[in-house]
Order: sequence, then C-alpha cells, then structure tokens
Amino acid sequence: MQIIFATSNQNKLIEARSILGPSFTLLTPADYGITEDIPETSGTIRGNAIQKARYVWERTGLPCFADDTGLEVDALNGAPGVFSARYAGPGKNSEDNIDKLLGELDALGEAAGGRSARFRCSVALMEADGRLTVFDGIAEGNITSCRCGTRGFGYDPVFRPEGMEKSFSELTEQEKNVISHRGKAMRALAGYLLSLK
Ligand code: ITT
Repeated sequence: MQIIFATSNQNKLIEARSILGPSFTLLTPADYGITEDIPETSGTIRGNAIQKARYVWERTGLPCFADDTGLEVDALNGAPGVFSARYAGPGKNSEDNIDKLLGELDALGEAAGGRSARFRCSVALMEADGRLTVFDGIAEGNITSCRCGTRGFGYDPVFRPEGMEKSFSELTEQEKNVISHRGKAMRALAGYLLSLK
C-alpha cells in the first residue's frame, strides 16, 4: 500500500519504514513537490498531527499520515511538551534542547521530586475521502542525568524507558520500536489500514 508520511524528519521516516514493514511504501511530501515547512501551530500534539496530515492531503488528495511527538517532563509541569522541537528556541538543535532540559532539571535539584517523563505521540491519518483517524502512543520513562548512547535522535540519549537500564539511544532501532510511543501509534495505524483492505 502506498501512503504519504507528512514529515521532514528523516529519523522518523526510517523508524516508520521499519515499524510498518514491507506492506507499506512510504512517500514523502517532497515526492509531491511540497518542500516548505508544514505549519504546526495548533497548540496540542494531537492538533499538530492533524494539521500536518490535513495540509498534505489538501494539496495531494492522497492518503497520508503525520506524526507529532512531545516529551512531557513531570517536574517541568509537562514541558517541553508541544514545544519539544523548539524548546531551546528557534534555530536551535536537539543538542541545545537536551542542554536546556538537563539544565532545568539540575537547577531544580531535589525540588524536582524525580525525573519521570513520557513521550507522547499522535499519528493522524487522512484517507483519500477526507476521513480522519488519530492513533496515540505513549512511552513512560525517566530523564537521565547525562547523555547515554549514540543511536536514535532528538531526546533519545536522555530518555530511559520504564523498566530498562538503557536509554533509547543505547537500544537498537528494533528494540526502541517495540516499546516506543511511535511504535505503538504506528502499529495501531498499520492494523487499521490493513483492516480496510
Ligand atoms: P516533523 O514535524 O517534520 O514530523 P519534527 O522533528 O518537527 O518533524 P516533532 O515536532 O514531532 O517532529 O518533534 C518534536 C521534537 O521531539 C523534536 O525535537 C524531535 O527531535 C523530538 N522527537 C520526536 N520523536 C522522538 C523520538 O522518538 N525520540 C527522541 N526525540 C524525539
């Protein structure tokens, strides 16, 4: 089945191809000449996923899905959350975002009362006829005190999933996908799409 994944994040694309497997051929907005930044202005993770999927569907009329993900840290009242991509400010990268996150938690010290956190992922699917369905996935865990591991992307080096001694960046791609927020949401997406056949 051919479907567009409305993302500009190559790491997400690699993970999605692995999670969804050979039954799906993933195309990208660039394959349809959509090269501009897709707006993400809704204020919620679910809303941003819907906004991105709808944006590409409106321009192609083809089935497509989008992923929006945020890291919620309890001691920071759920921040960075929907602002995860630009936590350290516009033009900053994942290294800057991690520096800011660790700095905020260090500044709180004991007052943080723990380092529990979760990745929250929403995957919004627009079918060709305009039908919208959203699939959610959560991975619970803790923020480490320093970077561990070299794999993955984004906040992976400082996120240790619940019940594991390793960060996402110390897991193989397959190990991460089994337990990750994106793995959960995208397996639900795959189940839905295959049930339509
Ligand atoms: P698209 O919107 O083009 O899909 P993006 O990188 O902007 O790509 P998000 O807004 O969903 O995607 O990402 C929010 C932030 O969370 C961003 O800094 C990512 O690097 C990070 N992130 C997303 N998924 C992650 C994962 O599985 N592990 C670690 N960090 C992740």
